[in-house]
Amino acid sequence: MEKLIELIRETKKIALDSGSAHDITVKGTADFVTRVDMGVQEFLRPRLRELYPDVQFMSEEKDNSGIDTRGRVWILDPIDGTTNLIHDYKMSAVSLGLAENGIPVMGVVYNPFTDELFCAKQGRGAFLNGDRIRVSEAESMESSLISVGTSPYYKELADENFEAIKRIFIKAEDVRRCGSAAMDLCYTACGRIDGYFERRLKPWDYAAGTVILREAGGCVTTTAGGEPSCSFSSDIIASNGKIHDELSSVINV
Ligand code: LIP
Repeated sequence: MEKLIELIRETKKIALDSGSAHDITVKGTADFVTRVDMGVQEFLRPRLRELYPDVQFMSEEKDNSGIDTRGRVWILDPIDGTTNLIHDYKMSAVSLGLAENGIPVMGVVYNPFTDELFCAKQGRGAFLNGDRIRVSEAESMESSLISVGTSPYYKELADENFEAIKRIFIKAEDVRRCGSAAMDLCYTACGRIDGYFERRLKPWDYAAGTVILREAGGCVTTTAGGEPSCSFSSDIIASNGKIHDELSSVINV
């Protein structure tokens, strides 16, 4: 893990290059890729292959059609929160997960703007800059802060999403929207928030954050209560575990 952490921290110089952050290509509705995304991906790809030659490499900005997720796979979001990066919002992260047989077993999420690095290995606990982290003690939504995602690439989901967000807002203390799924999962892991919900996330949005949150004592499922996919998009509910059923029942009316 130490070699991995060192490698991820080296991406800071790429991520903070504002010129590259504004060299933008439009992929789709509200969906962008910058020279930073590509720079981080192409910095990590050969170095991971050199350190771990037998592990496949899935990433947001490449063709992943040949990946067999029954094996060991790196799942990289080179910049999670690309729209935040473009707007200099300083809430973006390099998110690298390792999945075995479709289950995330190791994760590193690094926000170069705050220099906060979250990491976890299955069975070994979760850490923030080397300090052990745990989910919050909130026992009900009434005393909870819930982060919500708006699935901005899927405007057709707006009514369904904002109806669910309204239900969450009524039940919870308040809601937040950060724009990086990986950071939402890590903020839940260290107790800054108590839960998170977003539809149509990609495996690279949540692979690393899932193992970090689980190792911090939290819970990550699909909205149907299953295991999020490492191959396809999933609708995600994440929490400190204590409010998971209540949050799920508010979302799934
Ligand atoms: C983003 C997520 C965010 C979600 C966006 C997008 P990207 O990832 O982190 O929570 O709302 O739709 O998926 O595209 O910036 O890597």
